[in-house]
Amino acid sequence: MIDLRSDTVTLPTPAMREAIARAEVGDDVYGEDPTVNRLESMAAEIVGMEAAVLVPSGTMGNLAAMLAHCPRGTKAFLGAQAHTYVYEAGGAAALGGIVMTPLRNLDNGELDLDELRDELAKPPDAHFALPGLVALENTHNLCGGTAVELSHMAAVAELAHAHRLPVHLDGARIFNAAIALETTAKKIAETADSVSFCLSKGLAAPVGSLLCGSREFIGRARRMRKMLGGGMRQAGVIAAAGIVALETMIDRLVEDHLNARALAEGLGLVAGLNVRPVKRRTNMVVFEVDGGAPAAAKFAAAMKDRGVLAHARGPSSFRAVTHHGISRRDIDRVVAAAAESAGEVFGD
Ligand code: TLP
Repeated sequence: MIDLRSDTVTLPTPAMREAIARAEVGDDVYGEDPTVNRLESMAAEIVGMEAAVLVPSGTMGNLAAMLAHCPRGTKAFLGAQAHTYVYEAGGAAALGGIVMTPLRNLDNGELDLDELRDELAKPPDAHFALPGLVALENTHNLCGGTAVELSHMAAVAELAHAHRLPVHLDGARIFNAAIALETTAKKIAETADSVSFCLSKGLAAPVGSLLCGSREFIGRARRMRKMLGGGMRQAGVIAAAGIVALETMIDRLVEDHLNARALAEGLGLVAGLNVRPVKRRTNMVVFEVDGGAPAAAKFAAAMKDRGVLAHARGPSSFRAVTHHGISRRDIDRVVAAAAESAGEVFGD
């Protein structure tokens, strides 16, 4: 199978398995796991923040951040297409009493700044929940995996900070963003007060995300992690793979971006498929199949028969994600399979 559903399907590399086997461990809830401590220092350094905490998932990283930033009953402004809003089971509302307040996302992943400005201009009238946080996402998953411009992040941060609000960045794929923006993760994180990023996506580690911020913030986030049941013990076995991921898997993401570009170009030539244009493409290709849900279901089945899996995003929309383990030859195979499948669905 050529599995393009997500970069989360990546498997740990032999070097990661080796590092897991050899990891020096201790009880991390006591702060005594040397491998976790090392990974957390590396993570903080990479994004230019004071401290970091290892969490099991990106979802827990974002949730712990929201809980640490927002008192109950305060508003978190975030994109209507944000992963945290759409795909994290409403955790911030359910567990934190946080009023998730969606703002329009533009196609390029940016927030509608006018909406944000209007929301922030509301008087502190007793009718309104008080604002607590502004959250951004980069790269932006539901907006086609596009990298969001630094200028936009800076504009959001300026507005938020003018109202004394912190900014959290869901940087699950921050290294993909850095490549697409020709910058560094540090530069991207500069405008945020906290950032979470994942080891278990394009970087191919089996588990784990890092939440980073000031020492004081991470202290509070650690308490939230514990509350959420994410205080892990000999977590060095996870961290060991994470260290290998940070040391060896970031630079190769360029290959995934080149493959995604080739895939977008190839699929764009197939009659019946419409590839969503993306300004700063990273490792994702979103495309629509003509003819609505029935045609799309037939197309997906025909692709599966040819050994290709994509993620169904909507009734007729798919996402294909390139990652470690997908080669340029695989991309050629996928494009050939798509042409055959479309031919089968729409008739040659
Ligand atoms: N995204 C997954 C699915 O949940 C959709 C994927 O396949 O892309 N932030 C962003 C931007 C994400 O894309 C994801 C995972 C997360 C956070 C959550 O990370 P995990 O899966 O580690 O909880």
